[in-house]
Amino acid sequence: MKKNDIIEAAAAVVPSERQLKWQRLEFYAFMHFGLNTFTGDEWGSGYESPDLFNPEKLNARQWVSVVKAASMRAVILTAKHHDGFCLWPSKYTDYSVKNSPWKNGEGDVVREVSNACREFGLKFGVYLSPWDRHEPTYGTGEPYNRFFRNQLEELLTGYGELFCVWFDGACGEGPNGKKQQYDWEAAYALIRELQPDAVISICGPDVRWCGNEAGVCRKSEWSVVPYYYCDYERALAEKTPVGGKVPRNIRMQALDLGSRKAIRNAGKLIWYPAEVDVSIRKGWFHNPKDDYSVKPLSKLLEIYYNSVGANASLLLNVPPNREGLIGKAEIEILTTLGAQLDIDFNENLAEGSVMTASCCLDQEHCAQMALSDNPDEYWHSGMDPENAELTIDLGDDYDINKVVLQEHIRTGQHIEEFSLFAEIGGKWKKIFEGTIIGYKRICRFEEMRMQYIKLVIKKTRRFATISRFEAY
Ligand code: FUL
Repeated sequence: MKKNDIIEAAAAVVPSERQLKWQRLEFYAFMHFGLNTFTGDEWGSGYESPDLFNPEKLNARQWVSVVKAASMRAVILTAKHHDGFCLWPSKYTDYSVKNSPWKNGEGDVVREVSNACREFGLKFGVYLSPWDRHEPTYGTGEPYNRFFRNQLEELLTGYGELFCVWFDGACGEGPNGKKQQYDWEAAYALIRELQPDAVISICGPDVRWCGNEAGVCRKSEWSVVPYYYCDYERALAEKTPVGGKVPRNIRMQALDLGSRKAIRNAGKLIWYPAEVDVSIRKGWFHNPKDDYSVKPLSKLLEIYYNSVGANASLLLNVPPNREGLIGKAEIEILTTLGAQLDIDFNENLAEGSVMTASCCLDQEHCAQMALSDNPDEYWHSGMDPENAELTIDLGDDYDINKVVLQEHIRTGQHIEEFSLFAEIGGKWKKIFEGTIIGYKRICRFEEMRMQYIKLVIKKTRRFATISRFEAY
């Protein structure tokens, strides 16, 4: 493909409706809970006794209310982790809550959490580990694939609307020492059929792992990347040599997935946006000996700004403890986090301002549209703009330390380089320099008093859009 053709192609890649809905959630909770919570393991062997599972004070309403207070908008629960133990009474295995002492085997954690999410207005999703260290059919091919689909179907049909099915990339040998060849396509088809709005994350085509578990994403986190990245985790899970569908030198951890250089020889491209998954404490499962490791507010804010503020979504793991409750340390820090985010985004000073632009496609996409709170109204630069500028007049001087920018991603991701200037003492002073914007970029800078702010788009793919400009 010629150089300009691939840019033209990249500029035309757009998200699906389900990806758009998912992207708007921005910040949501992971909840790792299961037998590991009682043994202190991170990966159970599949042989731990269900007798160990007895979270006597389990209160899913408490879990959901705590993460809601931190301004999270959804929960993903580990319905089954690698040990195979199911948090719902699956018909297809005895290795589940139904053989535990909790509620005399009558309980269903998936039910309680999904109900609580509905009650508190949060979305609900499930993590279902493809790797199952307990199930005897694991590693036998189709019999396990059928078992897996049956379990999946129970989750897809029994608990209301799901916003996400999260498939893990981690995979090892089953109890019989065999490896499983997964039938991903059949699992995906079942999800599309039964929960068409749910994104399939990580080992799936809709949401991409950011490449680390440290809570950071790339400086330029493109949502448009070479198509082969969506096969990457699957290739790893199947232990097929990376080299079939996925070029040999490809790494999910690479620092650059979407620049002009990175997509130059990509062939096919895909909308495959990033999710940052990180735990609030040392492990994924709650372990009382790690209480010291609960991240402080400063760290959580840094993670938030470097993910939600950098065109990724944030999946923060908040694991309930053995009693079946979110612990005191987490409650305190999450409540403070929510309060701090409320303060940080308390009053959008750009509201009611006047926006002008050096160019625009037409009246319907004029500069003022960048201030609209309707996500489908936006400023459009027109084709191939040179240093397009948007200037806002806030109407008065204000102390400002943050500008939030959003592209209208329904029409794709285009902006590659931009700067922000503020008029200070009669002169334009550069206050921020950035690369991509995408769904959302939160630009933070030293607090200054200003009335006029100018966004200069230095490089973009065919055209640029801004659907939201906020100042705090
Ligand atoms: C990994 C798993 O092996 C961890 O236990 C955890 O669930 C994490 C989110 O994904 O691949």
